[in-house]
Amino acid sequence: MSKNREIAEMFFEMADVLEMQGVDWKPSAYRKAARALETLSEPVEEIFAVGGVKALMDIPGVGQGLAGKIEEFLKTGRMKEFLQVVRKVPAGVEEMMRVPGLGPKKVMRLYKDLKIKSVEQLERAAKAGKLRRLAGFGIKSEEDILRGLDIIKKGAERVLLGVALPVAREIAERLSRVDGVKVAEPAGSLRRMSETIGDIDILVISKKPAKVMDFFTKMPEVKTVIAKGPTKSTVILSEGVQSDVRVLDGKSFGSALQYFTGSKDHNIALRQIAIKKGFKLSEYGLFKKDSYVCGRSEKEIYARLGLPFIPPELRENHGEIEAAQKNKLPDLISYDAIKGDLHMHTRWSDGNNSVEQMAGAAEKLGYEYVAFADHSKSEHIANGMDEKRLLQYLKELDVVQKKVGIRVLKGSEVDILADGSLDYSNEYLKELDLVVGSVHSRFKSSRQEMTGRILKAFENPYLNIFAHPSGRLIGRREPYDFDFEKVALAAKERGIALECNSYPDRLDLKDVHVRKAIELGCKISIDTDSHSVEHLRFIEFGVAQARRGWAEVKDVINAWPLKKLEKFLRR
Ligand code: DGT
Ligand code: CA
Ligand code: CA
Ligand code: ZN
Repeated sequence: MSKNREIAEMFFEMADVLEMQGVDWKPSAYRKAARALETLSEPVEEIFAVGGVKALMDIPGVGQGLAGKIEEFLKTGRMKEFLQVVRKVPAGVEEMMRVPGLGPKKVMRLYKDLKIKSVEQLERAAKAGKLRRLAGFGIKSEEDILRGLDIIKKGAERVLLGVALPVAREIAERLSRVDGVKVAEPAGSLRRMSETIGDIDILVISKKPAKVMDFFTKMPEVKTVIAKGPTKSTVILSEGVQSDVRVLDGKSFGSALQYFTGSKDHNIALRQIAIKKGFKLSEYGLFKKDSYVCGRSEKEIYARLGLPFIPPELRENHGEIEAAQKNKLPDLISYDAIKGDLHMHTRWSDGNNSVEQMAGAAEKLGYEYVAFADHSKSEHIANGMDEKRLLQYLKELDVVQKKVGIRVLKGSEVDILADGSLDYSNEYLKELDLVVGSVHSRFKSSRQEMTGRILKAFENPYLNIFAHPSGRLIGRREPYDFDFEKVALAAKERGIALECNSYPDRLDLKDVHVRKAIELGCKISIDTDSHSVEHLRFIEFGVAQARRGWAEVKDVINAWPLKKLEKFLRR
């Protein structure tokens, strides 16, 4: 595990424990620093080596106190306060904090009143109906906890794409420099850019497989070697992710890449096409009788089967093979097609950077425009802006516009309140270039209530983008219940785009909903919801989900030139 992650996790843990003890503000300070560390692209040890404690204090959310703790950890390998704080609560109790539906106060009550010390004990007690009798609990919260336990069980074995992808790329990059290696490339669900990853599959072309196996199994981040063979090894990495590496000859690389990219269902369908055409397809190549026809590249395999190349993101056997046969594959939006990010936060609400820093970073990415969307007044915990601050914010956006070379659009992420009204009156909304609307409360409303609330918000003439439409957090929070089709149809009708939020644990809309939305004629906006300059790179994950949802440039409003986007925003 990288030092950044290690320290971030310690800070998160301390925040949880302090919160359970009822300590004020400290938990949120620890969390803020942890989130910044987690998404920092530079290793914290390098920052410290170059600039010392002072440089550590430049990390958003890290003041003198926390910088000192980071220094202590980097120098001694431990953090005294961490040990003191965390010792006060059994590890299992802290783990209970991860169960969706359980906050620190409830966890503390379970521990103190019922002596529940682990997730297992919690499950037993919930199933036995023991929780409902506790003050502040009820049958409903007991059910919520059981559902929460289910979510973490399902999520336990899989990691987010956003976590696995950098790890896989880094390993592939190192493997590609091993003596004798020609190519090293990630395959599997990772190459298909699935939202979560079961294990990291990497394929390597080399004439010296033994060297690859030695290097791979001895990498510093390997925690356990599960199997080490002559051409295939499996390890568990320190982040808890499993990884498989296979070494092949160049002659089979394309067929192996095809096979190990999957998905399994896509492979099965493709193999049937091969059989119909008198071939046999395996990871070793495409064969006629027993003689090798081809296998060096995926492209030639698909071509021999009479098909155009099918992008990995589509390979789920969800109609892509039929579309390929009719030459009707979508002209997928490319990873560099985005012309601007339309949902970002700054220090004006809960972001870590200034408007100018964010705009500068967006300009560096080559964007043509960028839109700021800090939180509206009801978001107290996120430091949402009241009307007075909103006006100051708009002024600053004007100032920054004069300093940067890209168009700065003035927006806000405005809460859709429980009754479907927006958090600012139209008098203010009309001053904005774009309004991003979100549901941030009452996630447990009934399907009818939630659908009604969203449709009501859509009646507002200034709403442009419906952000993270389902409200889910992968592995942590289920989507709220609403009639997606009704909402998508209304969005189309009213000229509102549905967001495909790129934040790694959101990816919301998810792939199948992107596809459904597009089929219904809706437009999509792919945004990062960045809270720091480090987050802007998340756009890749959003584009990936949009590609998995068959999106083309014509469907994505922020892949359009400014003029066309502005026309859409005017509704
Ligand atoms: P994951 O790891 O659960 O996120 O998903 P994948 O798709 O990476 O699955 P994995 O790692 O078990 O296997 C990698 C690929 O190998 C998979 O996408 C397709 C291929 N594969 C694995 N098992 C089978 C199989 O039984 N039949 C066929 N046709 N292909 C398979
Ligand atoms: Ca895999
Ligand atoms: Ca695998
Ligand atoms: Zn946001």
